[in-house]
Amino acid sequence: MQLRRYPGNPILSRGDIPDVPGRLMDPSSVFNPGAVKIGDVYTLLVRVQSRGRETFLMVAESRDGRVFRVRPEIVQLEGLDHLRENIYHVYDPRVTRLEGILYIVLAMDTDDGCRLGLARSVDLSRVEFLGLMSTDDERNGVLFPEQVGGRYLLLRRPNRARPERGVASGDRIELAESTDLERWHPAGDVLTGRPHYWDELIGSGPPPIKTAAGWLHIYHGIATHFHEANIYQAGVALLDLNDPARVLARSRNNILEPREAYELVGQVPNVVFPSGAIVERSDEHGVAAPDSRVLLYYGAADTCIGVAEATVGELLAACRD
Ligand code: M1P
Repeated sequence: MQLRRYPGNPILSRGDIPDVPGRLMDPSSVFNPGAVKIGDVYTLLVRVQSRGRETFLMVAESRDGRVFRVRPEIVQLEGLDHLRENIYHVYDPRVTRLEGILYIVLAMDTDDGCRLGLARSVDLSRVEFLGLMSTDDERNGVLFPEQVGGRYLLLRRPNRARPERGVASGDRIELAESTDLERWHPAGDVLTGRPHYWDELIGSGPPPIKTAAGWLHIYHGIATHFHEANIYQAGVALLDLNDPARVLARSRNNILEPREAYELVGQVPNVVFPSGAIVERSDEHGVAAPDSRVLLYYGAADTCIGVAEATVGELLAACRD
């Protein structure tokens, strides 16, 4: 099974980013968005890179999930200036609605490597930075949309793989738990990379999707091709509802790989990077309907944004392919 791409892809490219006088003009790229539905509005929190290689977060909105307009302003992280660390880039936001609030887990480049940061907002108009979630080098942090067993849960990817070329990466996704969203404790390994196959290195994608069968966890896998090239793809695993460190099933094949020109060519070629998902129908307990559509938003070649879709039932079947 391959996700079905929207024929109008890419849905956002650099030409869709309005100038913000004095701060951002004629940017290089827009990619790796967080996604959430706010009322009837499909909303993306997008990563924009300037020609000075600075990183900005901006908000894009849509009535149909496909045609987006970007607000002509840069999202300010209120309170970020209280941090002692030097922060160079804030990027790859994952947005989770949890207890009625939007929580955003951010990758933050510091002098000592990447850290996870947490912010919160009601509607992405104002965003409050809450603090760092990690003291280790980590990326691809994503919160579950509800407490499980009385604990908040976070998936995170320690950056312990140091390739000869390129940035630090990782081959395992871990679970962490917290009672207050401030102090996080290890709660088990979830997935490890599969050497020689499509997902040698891995990292979580959007927030896990609750289904009657378990949590659908869309993640990215990187085929390193003997260190010659990195090919970023998307895959899916099914995690136990009550014990998400337990993997019930995992797709053998990827569910989306770079095939279209905008995924194969760009600032970083051969990348599909899933980071946001919107489930169109869930019940009052947050359980996604099997025939509901899932819109998966992804960065393409670190240059633009695409959307692809499948039903919840198709994603469940892909876990068992
Ligand atoms: O260039 C592709 C991706 O590389 C990194 O991926 P990971 O988080 O798995 O290490 C990140 O820099 C990501 O932003 C980027 O899209």
